[in-house]
Amino acid sequence: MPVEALIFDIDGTLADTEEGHRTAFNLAFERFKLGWKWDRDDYFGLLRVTGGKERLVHYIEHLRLGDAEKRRLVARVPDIHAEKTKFYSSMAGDGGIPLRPGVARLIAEARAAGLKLAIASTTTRSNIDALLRATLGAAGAAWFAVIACGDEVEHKKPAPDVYRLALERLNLAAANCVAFEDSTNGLRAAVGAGLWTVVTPTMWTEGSDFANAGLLLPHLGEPFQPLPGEPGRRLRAAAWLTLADVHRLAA
Ligand code: XBP
Ligand code: MG
Repeated sequence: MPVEALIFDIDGTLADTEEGHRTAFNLAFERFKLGWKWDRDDYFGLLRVTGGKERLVHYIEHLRLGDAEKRRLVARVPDIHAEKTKFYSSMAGDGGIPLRPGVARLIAEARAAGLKLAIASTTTRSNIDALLRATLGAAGAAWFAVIACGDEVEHKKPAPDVYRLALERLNLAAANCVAFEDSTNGLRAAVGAGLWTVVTPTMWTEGSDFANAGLLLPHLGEPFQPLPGEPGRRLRAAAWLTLADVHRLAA
């Protein structure tokens, strides 16, 4: 079936954002004088929980505190997360978080070929708008026919809900779309929605179980940042993922 749309995850896929999220969480913890600090080792484990609010609740529930104190802290999660989102959105909006290699190039190829673009992400909408504006310009967000994200679905990744919502809004079958992800949770969500998926891990997710990926690459590549050993291993057209190779491999 022909590929008519590309559906991108945001965090880790469009851009390597999680260090920015981790910094924003820690800034919010300081603002609220919570005495918490998530270092990288902490965050590697916490990233197994998708959704910033859900991640905060998970963290609180594993603190050595009485139930009443945990309940009091859990009640503050929406405010803590809103503050974190303000910090992150301004960081992303200031251009502090660039797109990963090949993302802008493949988006331009897809637009030129008349394909639809969509986003299926766990993160908060304001984070997405800030990142797209800063990296693709004011018109950038409008290039995406569909943005499905955050709390629009009850069950976040690895549940397939956000991808099913994106497909519904695109009015396309999974067989006519390709998903781009960076994590096991994201891959399970995309495959669960029936999508052939390209996985480009980051340092936060590399080495995870990507057995169900349609294609696994370190990143999408650029003419000035070619993928080692390509073309000739997984790619045929060039040493970066072209739309021609997406069509060929997804078929
Ligand atoms: C990754 C996530 C998000 C971000 C933090 O989302 O799980 O929760 O870590 O963003 P993606 P929020 O599906 O884009 O990889 O704090 O807004 O949830
Ligand atoms: Mg991701």
